[in-house]
Amino acid sequence: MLLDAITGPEDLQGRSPEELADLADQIRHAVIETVNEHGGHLGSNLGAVELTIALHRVFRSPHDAILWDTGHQAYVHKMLTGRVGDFGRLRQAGGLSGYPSRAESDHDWIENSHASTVLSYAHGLATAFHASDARREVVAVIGDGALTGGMAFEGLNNLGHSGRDVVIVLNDNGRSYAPTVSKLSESLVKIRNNPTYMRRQAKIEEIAERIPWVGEQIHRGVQMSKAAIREMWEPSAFFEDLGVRYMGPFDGHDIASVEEALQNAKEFEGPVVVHVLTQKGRGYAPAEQDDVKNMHDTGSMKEGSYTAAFSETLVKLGDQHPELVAITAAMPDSTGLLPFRERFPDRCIDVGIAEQHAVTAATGMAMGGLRPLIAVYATFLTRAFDQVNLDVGLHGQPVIFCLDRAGITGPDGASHHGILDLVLLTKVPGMTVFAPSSFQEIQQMMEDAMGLTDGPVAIRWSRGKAAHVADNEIGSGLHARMIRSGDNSVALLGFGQMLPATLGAADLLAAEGIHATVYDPRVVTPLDPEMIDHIATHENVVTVEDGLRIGGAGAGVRDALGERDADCRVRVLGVPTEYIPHGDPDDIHAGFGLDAAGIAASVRKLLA
Ligand SMILES: Cc1ncc(C[n+]2csc(CCOP(=O)(O)OP(=O)(O)O)c2C)c(N)n1
Repeated sequence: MLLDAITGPEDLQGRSPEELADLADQIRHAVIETVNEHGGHLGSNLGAVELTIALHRVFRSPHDAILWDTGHQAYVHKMLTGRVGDFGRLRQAGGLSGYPSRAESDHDWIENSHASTVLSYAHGLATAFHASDARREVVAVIGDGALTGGMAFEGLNNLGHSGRDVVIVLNDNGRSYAPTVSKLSESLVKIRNNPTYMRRQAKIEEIAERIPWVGEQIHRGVQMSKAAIREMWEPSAFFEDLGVRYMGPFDGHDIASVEEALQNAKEFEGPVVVHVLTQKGRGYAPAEQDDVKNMHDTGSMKEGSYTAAFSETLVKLGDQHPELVAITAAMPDSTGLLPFRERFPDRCIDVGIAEQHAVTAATGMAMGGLRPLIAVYATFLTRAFDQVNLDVGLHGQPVIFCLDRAGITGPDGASHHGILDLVLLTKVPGMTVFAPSSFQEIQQMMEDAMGLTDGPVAIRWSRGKAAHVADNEIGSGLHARMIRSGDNSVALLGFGQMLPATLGAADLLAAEGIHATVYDPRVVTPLDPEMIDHIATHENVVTVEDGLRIGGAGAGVRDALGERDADCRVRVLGVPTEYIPHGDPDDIHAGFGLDAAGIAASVRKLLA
């Protein structure tokens, strides 16, 4: 099989168009097979096959830097840069990461997976290459979705201003998770769909080729000339107003045409956008036919999950509160907003991949009398912390943050774990933070959050399946819930999804004659003063959370006990301050001593 013979990009040279088409088929097959087995980003990678082949034939990676915005579409790049043999272990502990990874390959320059950063990296690298006189190209591949993020505009503006030499490949499939929300995208689509424009452009090109003084140049840099001449007839395109040359659009599945465009762009000095049109999910019928997200990824809302509890409750609250509006940053499906959007289409707002804007816009909505709720993954809210603190917090606005995928998330690796939210959100004055331990608690907390109108509220839950509990096992308001009353040797506090493991530890200890008091604190801030008073009567207190150990929920408990001069030893169990690679969440928890056995072991050590 040709794919197995590709040990690096150099093996792509000298291939016939037929061989390249075969290679594209084999790559698609490998992507579908592996993602069906291990999950991951299907649609985005299927759409980028020909584009990636063309990029690696035109540029000399890693001498030239090929940078992938977000990085979720880099599977093909991995296969073409010597990693075909390992591809079957994608996203598995010890196997390939689902994003570019510097530890894996010199061909991977950046690896963060949060969107819209690539133009800034590109600007930086191009500045450095320029300073070193090295003739190295910088190529930044960015999707139409990622281009909706504010940082991408900042990068574009600065690239245009500085004139740095960067080839920007706009991989436009009209989708992010859902159809991309952007006026810019709309105007690009207009270009694509407008036959008059296309005909006129063809005519202009024809005329241009006949003008003698342009003749020679036309053959060397046809596309540049077209763009230059087009400007005489067309209102300047968005990019060109910013000082960035625009070329396109090109069929992103036609390797020869993309290669020609990239070659021309490479010759050009200064920043240039090569606009390629691709089809998300290309070559796989279920993905092509999925009209919400073209199987962007393989995750979906699981029955009985925390997300399902949120989704269900949101619709109920929407009925009761006409002022409630839900906001998403380009992820309506994964955050569970689709049922709400279906019922209240005008009250569900997709802002694009723009978390910072979402938060400040929510502040404005709250000021104007709406009740905004932002549904977002914990890891992506971190990007908007300044807005949470100074726009929502300082103005005391009752914005509700619903944080999904908090804690250790697993196969998406370092950038996707939601382990900073508790540290950060608990520092926002006036913020109430809930950590639900069950499906039913989410419902209760969302209802209670609607009643808290003098400041922001955050409710954070994890990706996994939620515990289902009876009515008498649900708390209310800002109260903690005591689950077991033990002797006063030790009190255990299990925050949110860590409650079942904490109870498991209490069982193990009970079998050894250690009878722990166990609490579900429910509210991370403000801590329930009655709970603090009660645990202060214990000799030892052990807190368990799935976020950073330093500065998080347990640290708050320790402080509260300290303020009371409580005479008890406190052990805070949580995640260490390090970048945690991908792996199975249960294994990662166990590795940090955050499973029942590990918690019990920490308690024994403390008591000894
Ligand atoms: C800051 C941030 N918010 C949300 C996401 C989640 N996310 C991952 S990929 C994606 C869509 C990207 O769309 P696009 O750039 O067009 O790439 P495509 O998958 O369509 O090729 C989103 C919203 C993210 N990675 N980063």
